[in-house]
Amino acid sequence: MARSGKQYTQDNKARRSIRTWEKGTQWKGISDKVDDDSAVPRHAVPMKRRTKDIQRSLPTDTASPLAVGRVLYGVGRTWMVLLDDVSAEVLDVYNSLPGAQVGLQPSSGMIVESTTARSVESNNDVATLLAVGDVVELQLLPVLAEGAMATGVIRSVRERTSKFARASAGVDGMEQVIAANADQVLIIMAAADPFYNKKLLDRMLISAVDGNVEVGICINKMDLMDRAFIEEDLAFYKEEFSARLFFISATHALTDKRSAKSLEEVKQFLRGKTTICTGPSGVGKSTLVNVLLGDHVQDTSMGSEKTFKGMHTTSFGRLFALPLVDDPETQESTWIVDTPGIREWGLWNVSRDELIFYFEEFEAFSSQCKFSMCSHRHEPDCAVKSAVEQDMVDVERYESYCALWDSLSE
Ligand SMILES: Nc1nc2c(ncn2[C@@H]2O[C@H](COP(=O)(O)OP(=O)(O)OP(=O)(O)O)[C@@H](O)[C@H]2O)c(=O)[nH]1
Ligand SMILES: [Mg+2]
Ligand SMILES: [Zn+2]
Repeated sequence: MARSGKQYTQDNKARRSIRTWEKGTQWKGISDKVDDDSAVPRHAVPMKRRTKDIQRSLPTDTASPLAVGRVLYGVGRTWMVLLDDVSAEVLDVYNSLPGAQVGLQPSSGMIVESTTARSVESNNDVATLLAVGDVVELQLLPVLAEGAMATGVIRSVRERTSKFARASAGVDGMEQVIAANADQVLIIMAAADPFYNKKLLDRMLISAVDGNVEVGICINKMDLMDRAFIEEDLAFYKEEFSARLFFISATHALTDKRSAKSLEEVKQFLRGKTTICTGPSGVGKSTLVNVLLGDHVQDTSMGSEKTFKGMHTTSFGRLFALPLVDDPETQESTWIVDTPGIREWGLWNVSRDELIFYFEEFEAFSSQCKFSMCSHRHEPDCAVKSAVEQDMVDVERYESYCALWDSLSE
């Protein structure tokens, strides 16, 4: 949707120059409080003294070859990085480090527990220096004891091909990247408990287009509601997204025939892509991830427990390789990111003037407004408002537009 909007914003934004992030600069990683008004615990993992000592003795020049990997998740200030193929040059450097001969040799598929260097080079907006899915260059540290985890120091973050980001609530001018380099986002909401929120959905749709990720919408917990009612209520999205709107019941996917079929459709959507699962807390994101992985990898919990504790079950985003065993060819290229529940979603980098481009269905009418610069809010003879009155534009979409217009600066 809203392709013209995407074009518009990207053409008008200057490319960012390389920036260096220095320790002490204010920034937010994905492991910081993802939902600002919730009590998500920060798991600060103290860096081991040994690693710190080695780090101090390392050369700080970035000219020496670095290993490359992908961020799986971050906890506190520690980042778990999945290594790509390790080049001969990197291995040479690694083997020349004191103690390197003792432990295991770095290889592709290894997970490296990493910290950030004092100064990290980044091509991206440094407000979120690192996010799940980021491709990083890192210096590998020797594993001194058998059985110990591989460790490394992140020196640079590669330019993101896509991002799914919001403006973090309460802090001016901060962009919070939920996940980087994904192909698509699956916005998950529930048919009940909690009932889906269309305004939040519309905001996320805009951010997806702006961040260069494709979108799918998944309504979970269909076992709790009448399907005809839900389909009618979501008629606009059904028309707009057709095959990319899914109605599922994650807890019944393995036992109920119809649920199994809808899960198959979701799998088809995921196949061969990297997908971010996002949505409010308690809608069943982690339940779906567990069903897809065929394993209990993510904790899930009852909505009432959540409200009582005021906490989310999932507290940090995490990237999983999804083994779609029925299709070995794409087995290695299907990835899914489980994320913590979202309560608020502020738009990042979208102005009032740009808003209309994300409401593509208004375009057929906006050219007939009396004023060429009509905001479709207060002006007389507004063709968009007339279209809403005549039921030609979804009234809730128009309300979403108005709420966003009011919330954005000129
Ligand atoms: N009835 C019903 N309940 C479901 C379904 N899917 C998930 N649930 C339940 O909903 C509750 C919340 O599920 P989670 O998977 O923890 O939700 P989440 O979206 O990961 O929540 P956060 O991690 O807090 O963001 C659990 O008790 C699940 O058993 C479903 O299809 N139908
Ligand atoms: Mg969860
Ligand atoms: Zn108008």
